[in-house]
Amino acid sequence: MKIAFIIPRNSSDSQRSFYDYQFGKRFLLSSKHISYLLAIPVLTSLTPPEHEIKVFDENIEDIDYTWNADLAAITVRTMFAKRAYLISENYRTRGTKTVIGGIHPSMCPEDALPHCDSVVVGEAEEIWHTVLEDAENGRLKRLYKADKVADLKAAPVPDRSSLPKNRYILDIVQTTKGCPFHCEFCAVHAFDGQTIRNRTIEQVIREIEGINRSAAKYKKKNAIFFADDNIIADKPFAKELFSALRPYNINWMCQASINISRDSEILELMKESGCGAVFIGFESVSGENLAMMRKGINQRYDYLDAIRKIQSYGILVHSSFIVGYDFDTPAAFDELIDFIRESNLLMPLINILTPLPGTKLFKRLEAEGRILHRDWSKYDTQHVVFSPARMSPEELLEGYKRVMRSVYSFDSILRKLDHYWMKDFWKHSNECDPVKSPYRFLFAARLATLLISPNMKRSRFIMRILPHVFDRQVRISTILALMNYNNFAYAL
Ligand code: B12
Repeated sequence: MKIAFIIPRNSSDSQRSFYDYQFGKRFLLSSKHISYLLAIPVLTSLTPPEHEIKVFDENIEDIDYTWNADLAAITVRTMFAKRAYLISENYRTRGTKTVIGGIHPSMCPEDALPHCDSVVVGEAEEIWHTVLEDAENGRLKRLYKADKVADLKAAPVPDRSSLPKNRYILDIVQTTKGCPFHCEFCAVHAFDGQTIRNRTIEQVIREIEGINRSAAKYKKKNAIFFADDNIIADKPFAKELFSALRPYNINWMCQASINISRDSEILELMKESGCGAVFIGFESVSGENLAMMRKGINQRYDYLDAIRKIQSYGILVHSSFIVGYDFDTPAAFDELIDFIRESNLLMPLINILTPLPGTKLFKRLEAEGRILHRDWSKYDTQHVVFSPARMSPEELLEGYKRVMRSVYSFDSILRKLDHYWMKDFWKHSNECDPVKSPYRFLFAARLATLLISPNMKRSRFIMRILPHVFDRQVRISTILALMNYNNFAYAL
């Protein structure tokens, strides 16, 4: 068969996604996208070689419908479900059979079924070969359910060879699945289970060696995002993994729970193996909200202490907060702004509470009649899709925008950058990924081209930043990421 594997677009012309990095792309005159979705290299690795395959990532290029596929396999998360359904319908009008899988259709298959020939609930590893056999023999079923969780140790290495080459900034690698917590707003424990499943260290290292080889071909430095929900969920495994990563000279990032701050051995191993940043879900500064979210673990930690401790290892803390939980009043926005200012968190992700299908939160809000609509394209944490308890939807949206604009104003960015430069924070990561002078010069020149613009605040920021661009402790990618956030926040 000819099989098209599809990653639907994150945003539409009328609706921007932060993950498009529009400003950064324009600035660098680059069409690179942040990353692919790992589900696709997993699926292609499970597809027998007799099939002809092509991957279309709409974040990079349009789908070539004229490549007459027999089967289109589409991966779907809630925020681009609407787009995915449209793609599926386009294929079907051309006579191509379509299969939809991923967390969204797994949590609500009945939503996806009218738009495709077949829905796969659960992980592909145990069921994909059956789907392919049935498709080949013209007997696709409407619904497939993986009846057991994937044995990750038996799974092949994800196959990235069909991805559009050299068009991504980050590689995605997953070493474990599952999460022991059961936060109300999160679907991971319902989907991946609460028991932690590991791959073997050998599998992960083989995968990283493969990524390194292809990065060398394009002379690019390797950056890896570990897509584990909590990379320290199985601590002995994590320690072994970090030790094994040491020789590979990669820059990597991950997600972890806040208790990482109390494990000096782990932090040391992370630093030594090239970890530049760890993403932590702080979620809220209100104890009542944390209790309601069932994120009790966060209440046992002093956030400021935890951030200080982790950052003392040269590992930047990326943070995530939710606004609009039931105990949030309009005063919550200022409390959050104050906390972020006090903690100097450099790139906090601010999310409007979003009841994703399959979560306990969705069920509760639905039972309380508080879900406003099911336009999935707005379930992206930048829109209000439910009735908040202690404010109106409009107040929540305005409060969110206010937090974003305050946290990412050029004044605030500059103040925080100064804080990190004073500490020479990027000493370690700049040693491992030095930006050479010619590139710094190009960056400065490109910044200078933005000086003549009606955006006076940005011009003032550039004037202040230009003299620093050649300092060793200044990380160029960080400045660009922050300018990207600013651009996004003020376009909201
Ligand atoms: C890595 C990650 C990110 C990275 C994205 C990098 C990337 N390119 O993937 C970052 C940090 C940028 C990110 C951002 C966001 N994320 Co995120 N992220 C994840 C995470 C931790 C891992 C995803 C992953 O790679 N999994 C590994 C792959 C192999 O698993 P998979 O995609 O599920 O695929 C398997 C099955 O689903 C199935 N399958 C998938 N597709 C298909 C297709 C077919 C045809 C078949 C047969 C099977 C199949 O088989 C696969 C193999 O087993 C998940 C949590 C999780 N455990 O999944 C959240 C998750 C996907 N993210 C989520 C959310 C909400 C977001 C954000 C909105 C958060 C925010 N506020 O910014 C943004 C939105 C980004 C966007 N617009 O896409 C939610 C999505 C929920 C939903 N219902 O859609 C998740 C599930 C977390 C959660 N708490 O619920 N995320």
